[in-house]
Amino acid sequence: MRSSRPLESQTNSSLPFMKFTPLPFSLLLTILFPLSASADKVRNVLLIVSDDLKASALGCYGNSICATPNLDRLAARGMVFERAYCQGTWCAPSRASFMHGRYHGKGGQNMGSFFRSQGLHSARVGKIYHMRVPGDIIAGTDGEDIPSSWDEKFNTRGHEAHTPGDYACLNLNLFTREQEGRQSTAMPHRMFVSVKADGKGSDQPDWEAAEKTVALLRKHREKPFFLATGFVRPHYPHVAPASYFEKYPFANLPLPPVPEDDWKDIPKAGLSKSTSEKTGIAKWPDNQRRMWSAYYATVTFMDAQLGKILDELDRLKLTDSTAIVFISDHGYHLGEHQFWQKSNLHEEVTRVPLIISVPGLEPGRTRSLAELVDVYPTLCSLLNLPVPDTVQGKDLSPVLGDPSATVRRAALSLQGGDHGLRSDQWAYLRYRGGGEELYDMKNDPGQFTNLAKDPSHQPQRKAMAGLLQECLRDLK
Ligand SMILES: [Ca+2]
Repeated sequence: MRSSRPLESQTNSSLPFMKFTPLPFSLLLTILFPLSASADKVRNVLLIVSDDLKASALGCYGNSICATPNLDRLAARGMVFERAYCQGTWCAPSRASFMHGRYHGKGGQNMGSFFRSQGLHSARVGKIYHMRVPGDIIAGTDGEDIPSSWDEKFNTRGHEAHTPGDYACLNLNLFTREQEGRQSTAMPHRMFVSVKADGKGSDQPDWEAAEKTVALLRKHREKPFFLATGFVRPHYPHVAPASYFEKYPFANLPLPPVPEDDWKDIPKAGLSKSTSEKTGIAKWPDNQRRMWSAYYATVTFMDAQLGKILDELDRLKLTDSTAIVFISDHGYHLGEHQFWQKSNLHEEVTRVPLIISVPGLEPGRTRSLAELVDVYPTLCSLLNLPVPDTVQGKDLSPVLGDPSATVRRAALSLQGGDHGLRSDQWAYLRYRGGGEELYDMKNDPGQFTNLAKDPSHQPQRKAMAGLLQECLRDLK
């Protein structure tokens, strides 16, 4: 059915070794191409998208503090891509990009619309394309959704910063239970807001997302579906029931190490617009710890909602026929380099979780480079559908069958006219104004020593610059 699996369409006579083996053809194929055989079990797709979730916050990505038992459970039965990268560095461009399988997020048929046209029931719960958080969540509005992607869609709602409970605006060092004066939609300090919410969380948008997803699984269990569920946490405001904050007492949390002269070798264009100094949080080291506590609390709360969906998939016996993909739109800075938030090409922002669980496939972990634009063609492959010509990503199926396989030499991230390129060992960032950064990710994973101007690293810089040119040429 798919042209990219040529062996399946060949006749026995075109395989000369066949006559020397007593194995039935189908069994031989199973041995040679375990993915092909297993992927035939995939009838449905569940795509789960978290918001502003950095890979390094997760237990299954090596974090020893933050509890994510349900993601760890998914990771244990799927393929964990340890080095997956977003194409856009904030919500809107990243989401448009992976939904179209195109770097700039425009053109061609998006994933929802394509799967719909191929007979899958396509449904959205919550934030898949860009929605303003908190604005669209409080209003229950569509944001930049593309309605033609879906047979049905549901927006999740919540009170966000106005949720009853212990509110804090940490860069201003404000703590209150009052509603008055809380930083909310479009206000300048909303990024540093947390609420230790009263209650168990049933008023939260991600709780609603899990409930609605469970309902849709029950409703559509009999027919093929593409169900995309978007959680909004750990995006700010960091709202979760107080009990989730209690798991992470702030005083115990380490702050990321930042060398004295960290910025000396970062070009101006590479510095975040949101720094510890500018935002005011530099004055409050304990509040920086509280930011980590709040971020972890919302990650663990989001994870608990994911758990309800995984339980229901198992209960309905849909796990046997459903490919599950978990991603985030991009990562996040929480004081690394004294940077906060997103829209930056450094590793904490560009590296994202990517877990793909396929019924019948061996679980594993891979260091193969992957991009979020690869999700779309990979799902086409798992569903035995052709990949639309407009899709620019690569099919990761070879890696799902063999974690040592690779499909790309580098992973590309874009931000305006600036670019980040990640290879096996190097991270190369290049800015419109001409500034460059080059990091040896094996020996300097924190990206503290920019080698772009180091005479002994010019061969590596030139090689990465050349590879970037190649990648950008292929985009056109
Ligand atoms: Ca986001």
